[in-house]
Amino acid sequence: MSCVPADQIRCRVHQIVSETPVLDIHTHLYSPPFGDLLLWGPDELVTYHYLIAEVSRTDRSVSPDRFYAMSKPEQAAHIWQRCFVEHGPVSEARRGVLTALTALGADVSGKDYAAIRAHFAGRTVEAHVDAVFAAANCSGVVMTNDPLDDLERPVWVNGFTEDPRFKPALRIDGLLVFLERNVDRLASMGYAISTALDKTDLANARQFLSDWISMMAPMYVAVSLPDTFCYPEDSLPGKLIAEAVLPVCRDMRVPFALMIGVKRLINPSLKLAGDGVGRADVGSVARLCEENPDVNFLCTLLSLENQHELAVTARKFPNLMPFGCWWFLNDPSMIEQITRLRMELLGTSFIPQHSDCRILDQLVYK
Ligand code: FIX
Ligand code: ZN
Repeated sequence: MSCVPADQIRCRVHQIVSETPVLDIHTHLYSPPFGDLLLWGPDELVTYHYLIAEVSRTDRSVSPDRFYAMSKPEQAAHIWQRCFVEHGPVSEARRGVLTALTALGADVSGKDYAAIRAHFAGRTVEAHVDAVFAAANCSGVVMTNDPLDDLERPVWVNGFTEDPRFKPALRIDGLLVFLERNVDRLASMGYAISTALDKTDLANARQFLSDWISMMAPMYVAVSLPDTFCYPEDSLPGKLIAEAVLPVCRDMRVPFALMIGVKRLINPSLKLAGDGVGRADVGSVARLCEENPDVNFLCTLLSLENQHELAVTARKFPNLMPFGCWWFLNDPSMIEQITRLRMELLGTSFIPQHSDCRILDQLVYK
């Protein structure tokens, strides 16, 4: 049998990858029934928090407080002028905006932001969803659904017409990481869960999780944990994971997604744009997988330094599925490095990427 020349293989692989619709396993997108929670259009695209961080470096005469006091269109005009007109759009976040706008039919060559906005004027969100999914060749996205979000919860409670392209994921940072600020909210929802985490609290936490898993039928339960996360640990997250999350995920056969490594608000003035990165303890992930062979874990780590250890750990635990090049890793140079490393160590038994899109239009480039 004759060998296929390498350049033909490369061409064929590129064609298959380009033509195969993707399921995006982690986004912050919402289907249209969630209303304003779904961010879309040029002003949202240009004021993405990655670009808020970048404009704070590009124009230090405008403080973050002064920036956030602007209206959304004023914020977008400011970022466009500083980061696209006066300075070359060379960062990944800036290039991504131009890629998305171009793929969606806008002319960016003149850098005329008013003309770009005019291109999208009058569009319906439903038409934009269809256009973006088509341009991205995307079969579906997994949302980030938070029952403790006061805007989102009523949509679930009142019911909505599901769009099969938007799949739920139950996000539980509000229970595991921010319980103190959610005790009253949980109580108002009928779940008495105090920070004492006595037996009754833990039983109510299990009830909260099983009720919302039944409500949402999520692809997975997810949490973002700081770089300092350790397991086991006599902490609120440690006890809730051990006594509530793991039992419920096991019983209801729902994967648990660990997203570890964020240093929250290292610059508080930047708000959502103010988070940093820290190296995580991969040993804690290994202990979770070893002690819970009947629970499936998804895991993405924020630090580049953690990637080799995560891939090696995944070789040891078949219930550990590394996924994505998260957040500060979602850049071509690091995506290539991480994906090569994972393929060499894991073959195809990993999930190469997720977009983390916060704005619908980003699906095209992320
Ligand atoms: O915790 C997360 O899901 C993170 O992805 C976000 O909090 C983060 O702000 C983000 O959108 C990064 O891309
Ligand atoms: Zn995310």
